[in-house]
Amino acid sequence: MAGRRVNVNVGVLGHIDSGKTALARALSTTASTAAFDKQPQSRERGITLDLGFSCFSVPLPARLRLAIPSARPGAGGRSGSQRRELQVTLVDCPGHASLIRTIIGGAQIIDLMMLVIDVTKGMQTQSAECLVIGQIACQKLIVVLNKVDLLAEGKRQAAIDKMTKKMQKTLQNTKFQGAPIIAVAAKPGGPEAPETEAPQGISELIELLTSQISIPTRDPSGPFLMSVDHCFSIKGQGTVMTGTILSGSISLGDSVEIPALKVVKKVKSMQMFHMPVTSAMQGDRLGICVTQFDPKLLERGLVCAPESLHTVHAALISVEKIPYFRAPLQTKAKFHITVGHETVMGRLMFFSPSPDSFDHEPVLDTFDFSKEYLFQEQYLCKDLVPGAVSSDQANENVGQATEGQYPRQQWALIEFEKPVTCPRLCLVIGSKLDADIHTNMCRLAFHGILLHGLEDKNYAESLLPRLRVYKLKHKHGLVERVIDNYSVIGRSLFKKETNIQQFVGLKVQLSTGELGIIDSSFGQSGKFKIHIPGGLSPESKKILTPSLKKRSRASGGEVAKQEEVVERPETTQHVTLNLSFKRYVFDTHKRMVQSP
Ligand SMILES: Nc1nc2c(ncn2[C@@H]2O[C@H](COP(=O)(O)OP(=O)(O)OP(=O)(O)O)[C@@H](O)[C@H]2O)c(=O)[nH]1
Ligand SMILES: [Mg+2]
Repeated sequence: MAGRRVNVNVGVLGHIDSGKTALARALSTTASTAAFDKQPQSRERGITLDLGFSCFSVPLPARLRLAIPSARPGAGGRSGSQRRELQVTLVDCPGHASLIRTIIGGAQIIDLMMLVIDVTKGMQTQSAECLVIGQIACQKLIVVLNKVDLLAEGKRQAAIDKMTKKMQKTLQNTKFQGAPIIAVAAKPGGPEAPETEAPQGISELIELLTSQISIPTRDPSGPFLMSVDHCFSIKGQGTVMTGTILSGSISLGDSVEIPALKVVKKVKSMQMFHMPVTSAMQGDRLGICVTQFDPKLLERGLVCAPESLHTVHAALISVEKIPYFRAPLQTKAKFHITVGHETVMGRLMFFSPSPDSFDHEPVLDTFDFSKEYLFQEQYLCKDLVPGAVSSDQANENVGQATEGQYPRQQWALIEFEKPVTCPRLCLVIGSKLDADIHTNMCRLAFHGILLHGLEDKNYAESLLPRLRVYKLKHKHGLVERVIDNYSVIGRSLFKKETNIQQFVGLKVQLSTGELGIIDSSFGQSGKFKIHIPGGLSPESKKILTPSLKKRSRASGGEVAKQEEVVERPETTQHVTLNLSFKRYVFDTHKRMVQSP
């Protein structure tokens, strides 16, 4: 046993054919069972179809020794005096646009991302998408400019410098500003070159990686959750599932659940780096052996502590739009939703805080059901003007932000087409994967955190009425005439066919300042009687009092002639009526609520 090892996962991401697999191969000394396009289909097509895992080890850098828990019972070590190693597991992601779900899955288990760029091409569509995913899921980045052997020898350095500058500029607008950029040739000469042709710049890259890697705080508490990337049987032993522990810890003899299959199994034996262990924790790469389980049933997926994951039919998430996504995020739109390690279709409804709470501090780990939220036709953001209101709502402004004001946090309700199993507070990524992959567009639309999962299949009746999302409705009308000091007739607020009875008792504001209460309908044409409890002011009465008027009327485009109009009461000035109320989206009684 060569001392204790610490594992970190390093993702290899980038556009198709940038040389990710070649780079992983060059970096690795120990290839795992799933590495280097081992699948026959993958070999045939010459592209990576699934996550590949391989690894190499370096002596544990001194600066990292302190960061590691010294006593890890059962984790394969004898005593602290032995030489320690840093095991770098490379997660080689596919580059093909159609495999973005796999890429997102890969990005969620990595501690550092290597973005591989073909130096002769620079940033390409999927390099940009990988950079977006990296910003959501990763803390650290290294840019690897590959294929430098293809640059003309005399101008090589100048071309590398130029591309380095370009990349620095690209990173400037990201959280990876100032990230290191290194040039290599993972497979000089390309596919036809003999295997003896040594890669260039790899030892410098290993040095850079070692200096950049930090070990995230590993936490053994919390429910056990492991992302399984490979499952196979060993004769006479059982079925082995290998993967990365995402949270919690596990010991020999513990029970684990395969939630996708609703199966619980006992851990018969465990291995880390081919060595038997009795326990393992967050961040470790582990192989778990169980018995009587057909490996064909699980290729990839999650394994967890029994009943620790939830299967949800809908979810409340915090949302943040990805600025590179060009289209607005509309309520009712369908997106591909990656939740944890699954991707399903989901329909969205966006909502924001009430306008008076727009600048409240974002709350990242809970959803507050006691608060009220404002429905939005679409996610509010500076780069997009809120959509035009549809015609039947012409005088009812729904949602929207007050000019120039945007909330610090927004949310969405997602209703999934089929239920998904996921951990609490897991990452959610929304994308439009049906968009044409040949257009140069970012398909990733938004990301967020799953704050509350709705587990009841009948959530629409049982849980949604608790969600107080309201639409703010405004209706405008006119005062037609005065009946007496305490009552007027209003018009143009309702359609002829509206049942005015349901509005009786609601308050309306007159543009002259008085407050009125809708009293009853009046006649058949949508008019209604308004009671003014405080009485009309003398000024209002004056405005509303009919007067005899002369009007001029033009006839047939000829010279206008003065004509006496029949005596008819007419207000000289309009007095408008404003009716505002809230309607809660999930209120089964469709009540209209006014603030006191
Ligand atoms: N000339 C040259 N060719 C390279 C280099 N690295 C990779 N290649 C070639 O580029 C092609 C793609 O390499 P891969 O490693 O399969 O690329 P990839 O990024 O893993 O591709 P996908 O996984 O399908 O996205 C292969 O033909 C490699 O031989 C390099 O440093 N120089
Ligand atoms: Mg590849």
